[in-house]
Amino acid sequence: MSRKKAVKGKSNSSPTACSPKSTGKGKTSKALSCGAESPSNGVVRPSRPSLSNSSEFYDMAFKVMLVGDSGVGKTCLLVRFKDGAFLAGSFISTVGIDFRNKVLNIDGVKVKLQIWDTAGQERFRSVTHAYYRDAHALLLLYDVTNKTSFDNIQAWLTEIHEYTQQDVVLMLLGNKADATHERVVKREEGEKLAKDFGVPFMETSAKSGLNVELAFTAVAKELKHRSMKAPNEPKFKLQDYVNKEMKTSGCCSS
Ligand SMILES: Nc1nc2c(ncn2[C@@H]2O[C@H](COP(=O)(O)OP(=O)(O)OP(=O)(O)O)[C@@H](O)[C@H]2O)c(=O)[nH]1
Ligand SMILES: [Mg+2]
Repeated sequence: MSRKKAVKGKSNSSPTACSPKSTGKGKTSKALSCGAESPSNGVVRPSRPSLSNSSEFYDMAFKVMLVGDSGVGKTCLLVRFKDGAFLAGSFISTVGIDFRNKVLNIDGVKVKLQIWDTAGQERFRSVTHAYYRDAHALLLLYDVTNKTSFDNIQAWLTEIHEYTQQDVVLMLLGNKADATHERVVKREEGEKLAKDFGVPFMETSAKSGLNVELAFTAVAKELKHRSMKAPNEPKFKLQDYVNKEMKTSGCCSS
């Protein structure tokens, strides 16, 4: 299979250089507007033969957004996934929007995720809105130690349904599952909310690494499956996969 070279590294390149195309709400453009060539269903059309087996090359690319209240751990989750590290210490709130790329090997297929880290602060909401429409997947986070962030999930879901494409892959994450003493939202409450809204759910910890890899892998699997699925092939069940693979808090890191 021919491969496309991934845009690598942290986005000191301006996000505006890779801004979404102005297709408007509900339009079906699936293309990443930087680093990928006119994919019609998320699959990047190869432009030249494979040069190596390096992780810099990929077969398909998707845009994933991290959303949720300020302080829930979006940036930390991304840093944990991309670099395997935890940003402890003082909290530096994201300004505007930023992205990082990571190529995953999903069942022998190189899937590039371009992961957009949004600012949770209200004053940046209009920036976030502009990016929703090109998103293939969203990870919606709340903080298990912050009840308000959990209570705001319904409002986030309303906003998501308003601005994203209909078939966007969505997953709810209860982050900071390591913080057992400060926890105010039970796992069962997260599960119930997710069930009520028909959204896959799991708890994560950017600090311990719990389920972080799994969250992104599950989304990549779902997106890849949708792109490559033969007509009579059974649907990939995201929640079933997550239930099988996930670890519960207090257990271990991924
Ligand atoms: N205990 C614990 N703390 C976490 C975890 N994830 C993030 N934090 C802490 O929570 C604070 C906020 O984390 P960020 O990742 O910056 O939050 P954010 O959602 O990106 O916030 P905005 O950029 O303002 O939207 C930081 O002090 C982190 O150290 C986690 O899994 N466990
Ligand atoms: Mg942030």
